[in-house]
Amino acid sequence: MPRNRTPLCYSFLLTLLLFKLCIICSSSSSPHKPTSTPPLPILPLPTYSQLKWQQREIIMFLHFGVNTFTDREWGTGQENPAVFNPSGLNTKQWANVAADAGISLMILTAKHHDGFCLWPSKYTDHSVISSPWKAGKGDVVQEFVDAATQQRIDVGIYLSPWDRHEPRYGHDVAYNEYYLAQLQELLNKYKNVREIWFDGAKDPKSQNASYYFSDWFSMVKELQSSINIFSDAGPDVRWVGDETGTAGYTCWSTINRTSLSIGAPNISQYLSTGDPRGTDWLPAECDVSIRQGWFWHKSESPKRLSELLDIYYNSVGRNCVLLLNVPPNTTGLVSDDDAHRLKELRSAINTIFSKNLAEDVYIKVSSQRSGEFGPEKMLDEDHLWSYWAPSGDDGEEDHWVEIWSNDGGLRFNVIRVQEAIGLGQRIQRHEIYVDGKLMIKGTTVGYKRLHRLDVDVVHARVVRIRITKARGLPLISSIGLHFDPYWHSKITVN
Ligand code: FUL
Repeated sequence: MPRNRTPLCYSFLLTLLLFKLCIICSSSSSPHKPTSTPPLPILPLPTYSQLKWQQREIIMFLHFGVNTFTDREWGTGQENPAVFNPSGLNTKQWANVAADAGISLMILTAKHHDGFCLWPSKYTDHSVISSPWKAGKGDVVQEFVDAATQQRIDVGIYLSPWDRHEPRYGHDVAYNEYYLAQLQELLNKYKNVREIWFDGAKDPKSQNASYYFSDWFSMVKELQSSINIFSDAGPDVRWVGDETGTAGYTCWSTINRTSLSIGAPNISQYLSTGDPRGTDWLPAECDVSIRQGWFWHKSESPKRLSELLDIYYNSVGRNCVLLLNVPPNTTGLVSDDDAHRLKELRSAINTIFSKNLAEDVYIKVSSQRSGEFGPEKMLDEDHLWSYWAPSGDDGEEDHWVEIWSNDGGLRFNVIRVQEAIGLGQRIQRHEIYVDGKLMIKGTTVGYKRLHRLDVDVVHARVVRIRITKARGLPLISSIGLHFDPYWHSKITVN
């Protein structure tokens, strides 16, 4: 048997050599010969800070405050500050947990709906000042920032607009002044905040209360211009429309901000899918807790690894960033079982994605723009600015990439496709064929699209990714075939 295969093998190796030579020839240009220019972008485009945010993939949320000690999700605002007394608060442990999970940004609830401040605000005494913790001399936000900085992790802050303690709440000007004062206090005191988190939650009895979002946002940018502002409607990061960690199957980073208002009902669907005709770059963030609640409760336990992986595929794998909440407990530490689960998640992601089976294979493309835009660009480490571009010659509409195995053995169950979003999000529809059989009818791609196949494992010779509809020429920055050993499909193959 092996002898029969020899000539075929030789001819294949020859083709492979020629192909590699072609790549080398086309990409090596003389130092004096200018190379071809990149294609024009398709607007809207992300900002520098939005691109940095997108590449983080997973952000850690920390809900911590009086609720941690009263076993509630929403405090009443009437809590006695004496309840806030973590016996062994150690923000270094939080940062270590994040670092072990490969997380580069942590967001802390500086104030939740109960109004209790984790920093010694000069505008209220409903804060750590009035608590027994460190005899009222402590500052959780400062310790959080210091620990993160030591671990080279960036920080973010959540300052709840809804404040159930503050008597000025509901009195428009007075309350907005109070809120803005606290915002300035935080952003003047703690530098290099990378994300600030606003939700639209309001007291059901004060639905007419106004939040002066425009004033707040302008002030935020004035004080820290590279910050990303999160809210239902951005301006930099939008809510995905649910709290389950699930983005729409179609998910555009573009949307029309004028169609959105913070806290409005009935916008969830629009937030979840975005809008191909959107004039604003406003990518979605998927917030979900590792446990059932946002705050730590003794009776709750972390989600299973398989649930967290589902969440990863449905958020990061659908062009979003996952904001995963890991709440510190009454001691002031991330619980061992949460830390362990988070580490398991990181190690599972590494196991699945560190090996790309599309690497040592033969890649064919429908066409290639002249210059440095060959298929090899889809296999390097740069997932933003190095990409394959089709030629765009007149009438050329069918754009595809084929991944051929050398020896009849591609063994995978996950397909990864990434777009060069620095030049705009373009792909509207794509299809994936495995050995000629249509396996996936996909829609958007964006920064990262992961397709986990409905079978445990596929053995194939060729995988074809066909772009069937795009806003302009598709620009693909990375492709991958991976094997996920944690996935057990409900479908059995004979
Ligand atoms: C919501 C809040 O009501 C929840 O308590 C939690 O903080 C979640 C992340 O945002 O608006």
